[in-house]
This record gives sequence, C-alpha cells and structure tokens, in this order.
Amino acid sequence: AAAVPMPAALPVIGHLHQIARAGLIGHLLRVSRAMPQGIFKLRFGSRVSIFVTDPNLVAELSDETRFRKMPGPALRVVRKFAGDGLFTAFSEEPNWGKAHRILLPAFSHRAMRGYFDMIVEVCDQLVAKWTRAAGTDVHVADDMTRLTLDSIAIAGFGHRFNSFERDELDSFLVALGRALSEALNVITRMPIQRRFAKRAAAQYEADIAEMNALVDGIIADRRVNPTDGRDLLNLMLTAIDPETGEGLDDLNIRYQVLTFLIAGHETTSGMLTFAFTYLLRNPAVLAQAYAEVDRVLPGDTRPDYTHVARLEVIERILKEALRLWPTAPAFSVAPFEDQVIGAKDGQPGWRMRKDRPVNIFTPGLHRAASAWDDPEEFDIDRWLPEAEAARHPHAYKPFGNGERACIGRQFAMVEAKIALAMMLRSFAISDPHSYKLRVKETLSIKPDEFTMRVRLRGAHE
Ligand code: MNH
Repeated sequence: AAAVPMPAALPVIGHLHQIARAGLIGHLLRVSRAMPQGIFKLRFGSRVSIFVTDPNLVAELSDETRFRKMPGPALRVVRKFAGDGLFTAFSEEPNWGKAHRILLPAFSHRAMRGYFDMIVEVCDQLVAKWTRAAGTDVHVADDMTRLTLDSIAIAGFGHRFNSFERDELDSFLVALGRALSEALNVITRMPIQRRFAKRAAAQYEADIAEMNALVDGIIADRRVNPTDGRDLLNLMLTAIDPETGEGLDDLNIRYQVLTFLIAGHETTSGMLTFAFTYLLRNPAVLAQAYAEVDRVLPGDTRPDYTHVARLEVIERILKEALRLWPTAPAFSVAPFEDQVIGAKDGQPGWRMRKDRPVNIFTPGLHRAASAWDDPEEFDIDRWLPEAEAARHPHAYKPFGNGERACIGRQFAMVEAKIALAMMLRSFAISDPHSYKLRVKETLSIKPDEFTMRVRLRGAHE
C-alpha cells in the first residue's frame, strides 16, 4: 500500500499555523480541493489525522463488516461530560447497544406524530417574536437555537426552557458553547498556546458542573412528577432492553439526557440558519418556497403532521443546505483489523491501521467532483427523485453511516421543515447588509453573525 498524501507541513506544529488562519473546516476544504485522490493526512502538532472525501473510498469505509465508528480525539474530550452516551460511546461498549435498543422507539413515526404539536407550539413562539420584531433585523442563529433547544427539551423531556421569553441565551448554552470549543481546541491549540490551557481547564470543569446540574434537575423533576407518555426520558427511566433484560443505570441516564439536549438542537439550528442564507442569495428558490407554503399551509391553517410530507421544496432546500454545509462536518471510523482501501486497477491503495480513527470529512465528500456537477452551486434540483437515484450511493452522509448514523434525523427534518415553512408563511425576508458567509466552528458549524430583516408578508412599510 502507498503512503497517504500529505501537503507540506512545518516542523513541530505541522499544519496548525494554516488552520489558525482559515479555521479548521475552511482549511480542510482548501486542502481537499487540492488533493485529487480524495484522501490526505495532516499533522496537528505530534498527531497525524487522515481525512477522506472520495465517494468510492467512503463506500469502503461505510462497510460495517470492515469498519465501525471510532470516536477520535475531539469526541474523546466530549466523553468527559457525555460519557458512554449514544453519541460518544465506542461501538463495543455494552451501553451503546442497550441504549440504542431502548431509545429507538422514541423516533418511530408514531412518536414523531406525538411530538409534532409541541414543535409547532415552539414555532408559534418564534412567529410571535418575529412579528414583534417586524421591520428590524433578527439574529438568525440565536433564534434557531432557541427554537431547536426548546423543541427537543419539551418533546424529549417535558422540560420548558422558555427561551423566547428572555433576551439572553440560556446559561446552559453558554456553558455548552465553551465546553464544545474546548473540545475543538484540544485538536487545534498550538504548542505555544498550551500555557493558557490551565485556566481553560478550570472553566471547563465549571461548565460541565453547570450542565450536569440542569440535567439532574430534569431527571429529579420527572421522578417526583411521573408522566405516562413514552417520551425519551420515560424510556430512559423505565424501559428494559429485551436483549439483556436490563435498564439504563443512573450515570448513563445523565449522559443520555445531556447527549440529547446537545445533539438534539445544535446541528438542526445550524442547518436552518444556513438554509436562510441560501434563500436570501437565491431569489428564484425563495419564490418557489413561498409558493409551496402558500399552497400547503394557506392563510392561518393549523399545521398538522400530514403537511410535513407535502413540503417537498422545503425539504430539498434543507437537504441542499446540508450538502454544502453538513453541520456535523465529520465522523470517524476505524477498521476491526488492518485494511487496505482504494486498491484497484493497479492502484496499491492505502493502509488503514486497526483501531486507528480515520475521518470522513463530509463538506469535502459533498463537493466531490466525481459525484456532483458544479458542486459549489446551491441547486435544489439535485434532490429531484431522478437525479437522486442516479447519484453515487455514498456521496452524501450528513447523518453519518450505518448503525451509528443519527438516531434523530427524522426529528431534525420534521422540525426543520415545519419551522422553515411557518416562518416563510408569515415573513418576507431580506438581506439589507449583503451578508457574506463566515462559518463559525465549535464542534458543529453555523453561519457567524448572520442577521436578516423580517417583515410581515403582505404588509407594506
Ligand atoms: Mn444527530 C449521530 C448529524 C440531528 C441525535 N448525528 C449523528 C451523526 C451525525 C449526526 C453525522 C453520526 C456521528 C458519528 O458517526 O460520529 N444530527 C446530525 C445532523 C442533524 C442531527 C446534521 C440535524 C440536521 N441528532 C439530531 C437530532 C437528534 C440527534 C435532532 C436528537 C433528537 N445524532 C443523535 C444521536 C447520535 C447522532 C443520539 C448518536 C447515535 C448513535 O451513535 O447511536
């Protein structure tokens, strides 16, 4: 097997100096454009990480008989507070399979129908807020964060953040934001910056304590005031795994609640925010979206679950936003045994070492020239059924792969579709400041400092 290609690096710090300038994701995108094999490695200080963006190589990495999810350095930091919760668990950990089997029913069609009215209620609160703000600029990412955090908390745990009643973001989000950045810093901090790491570590402990206090309160509240629905929290507290005959233990329940509060809002709010930036830059698509919401949800029709399936333009907009900016921009796998990938037609291929994580970098995969025409163009017609059927089956992985793929993807799409539809039904959006996309990275990505103007539709100023 051949050596994985590596762009030029400086001694000691490797590629960290370039990353500090472009941001990690921006840098990885630039490198992936320059590396035609769709596989490359970078040096982060003393650590070497492999990134893959070629659809054929990703197809091999998606073969669950050869590879399984292997949390890399950043997720190992997140394990400090998310432990062996579903997202950060190693696939071999018994608690992964147990929790997966116990919690899957919370994402059935039937369960989604049960959450729907709660999501619409949160969307109503955002409509009310933007109605009061009509004629002014709104901070899109913050409002999408309020919406998605409140939805998962009420649907999953019966907990009300009431984020729209306050001007500041909840202190949970502040602590979470810092904790996630800290996990990212572990990868990208330059050696010279390590002396600041001590203060960061103390802050990190305090942030984790704050998040745990919230989670423990949510759990204690349900134990004192039991309900009989089968929401996430009730499954966690009472359901028995048929395979082992066991339920989840208390520490694992704490990890799961925190995992769902985080994974259940952060990426969905980023997807919605990116979608708004693309609608503003693509007036013809925006017009199609307005036409669809006026057709499916005319006047003040109360949204119900059957409307979701009819919002097909809205769905294509979200899929295309998630193609260009998959908001969880990488996931990692490792082989059960040493493997060679990409060996064919006389190519020697590349060796993947047993248990060594390799990253699938989805912003690069989703722009691979071998699978996508004009990959940098926002084009929702890629998601018409014929175009989708003709595409490489491993060119689009915004929700990861196989049994470790996102358990909440239906929740995310249902929530985002109805939210986007309800906002477009009520508001005309515009971009008086000609926003130029800048991507803010924590562990997920979202547009940085993006505001847009909202007006009530049909109203004249
Ligand atoms: Mn989600 C796993 C992306 C919404 C809960 N999610 C993953 C993975 C990706 C992902 C990628 C796989 C990560 C890996 O292999 O390391 N998730 C998303 C995106 C959105 C999203 C892009 C929205 C858009 N996720 C949600 C929502 C929830 C959720 C909403 C909960 C309601 N996700 C999870 C959980 C896992 C996961 C839990 C871990 C699943 C497992 O490994 O069993």
